[in-house]
Amino acid sequence: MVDTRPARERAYLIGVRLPGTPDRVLAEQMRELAELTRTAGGEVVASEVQPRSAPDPALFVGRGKVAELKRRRDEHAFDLVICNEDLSPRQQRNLERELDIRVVDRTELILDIFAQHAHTREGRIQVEAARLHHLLPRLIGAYDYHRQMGGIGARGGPGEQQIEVERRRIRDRLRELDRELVEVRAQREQQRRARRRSQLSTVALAGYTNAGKSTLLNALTGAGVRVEDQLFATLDPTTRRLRLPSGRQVLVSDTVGFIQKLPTDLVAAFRATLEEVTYADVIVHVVDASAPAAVDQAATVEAVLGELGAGDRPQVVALNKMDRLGPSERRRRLAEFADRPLVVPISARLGLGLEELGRAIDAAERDLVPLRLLVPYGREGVIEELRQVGGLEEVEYRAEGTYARGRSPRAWLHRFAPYALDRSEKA
Ligand SMILES: Nc1nc2c(ncn2[C@@H]2O[C@H](COP(=O)(O)OP(=O)(O)OP(=O)(O)O)[C@@H](O)[C@H]2O)c(=O)[nH]1
Ligand SMILES: [Mg+2]
Repeated sequence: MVDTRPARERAYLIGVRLPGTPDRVLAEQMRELAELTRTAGGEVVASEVQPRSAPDPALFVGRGKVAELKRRRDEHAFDLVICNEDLSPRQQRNLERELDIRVVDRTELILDIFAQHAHTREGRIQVEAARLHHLLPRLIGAYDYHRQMGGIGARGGPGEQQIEVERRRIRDRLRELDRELVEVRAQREQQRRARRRSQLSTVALAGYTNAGKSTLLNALTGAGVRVEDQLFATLDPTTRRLRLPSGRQVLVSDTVGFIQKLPTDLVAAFRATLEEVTYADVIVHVVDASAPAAVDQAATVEAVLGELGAGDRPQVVALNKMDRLGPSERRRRLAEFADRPLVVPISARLGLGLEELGRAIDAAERDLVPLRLLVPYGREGVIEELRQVGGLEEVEYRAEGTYARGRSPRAWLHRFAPYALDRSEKA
């Protein structure tokens, strides 16, 4: 078959600013949409945002904007329009008809990237199921199975008379895929049981897409996982053994990255893969500290972890890509994450901070909380106690008493509370 598609499709990005959405949030979403477009193999020719009180129910944007887009086509020569918000089947259909051009929304873009990046049987089954679920309600008029399965810019395929046939085929295929998904889940469950039998604790590297999870897995274990400056490079999680500084061995797994507005079709289909983090004994939340939106991205990840039922798991925050920040930016990031119990600045690429990260994983596995004490002279027994129940990392004799830095089991914290220094205060 001859591929007549241009090497890189030219995409025009549009978003709608609704009341209540801060500019900063929308700007970040549009930046991310451009990143998604590039990852999918497209080129961004323009990106713009239209303020509206609500999306137009028929067209998503206003009539005036549609007319303007038509005019701009000569100037920018774009092949498709990509919308930041999700379109209803009706909006998408109407827009395509009005503009006589392919229109894609955020969900479709992400589904397309997943389709390109799924390599294992499990990944492929999940992606196909998600795409078909998304496609089914859109199978009217110009839509058809072949066009959808051909990538973000594919056209052609059978005419409208075949739509009913296509629809039946898709439903049959979905039934088949559902059976295979049951198998996928059973296999995952079996692997989990095997891991439990191995008696090793499991550590999941979770985080926003492109945060550096695979780089970190490679740095910790030499796993040789593919690393890309792309979104959703990893769809098929890898697990490797790791020896912690305490000498204990654990199993570390890479996971699928998260993103804001993760398509629900995708979450449903990828349940088995995403749920892996739910069963981990410890979650290492990898944050790209060099991303301007690091704090918002971390909040997205924490929300998804909560939805998956893993919100209360012992967690270590690994502030990654610290090599890209200057000293003052590093301090600011650390301060922004000071309310998390275990935070370790690292550079997975340069292999920095990994020893400290290992200690934090050790602590999280035993649910130890870091703390700093100032103990008056005469009460040194408290420090000895901390050494025994948790761990002692630093002791310093100061004029006002003995300063100690260490870790305590959560259940013992009340014991040390009278001597605890405020955690955000600099030692
Ligand atoms: N400067 C710098 N770049 C890093 C660091 N860690 C990872 N990167 C880069 O960040 C990009 C993404 O890294 P990955 O390890 O693929 O990220 P990921 O979290 O596995 O991403 P997905 O699997 O796509 O969700 C790559 O270009 C890495 O080289 C780091 O510590 N410093
Ligand atoms: Mg990865």
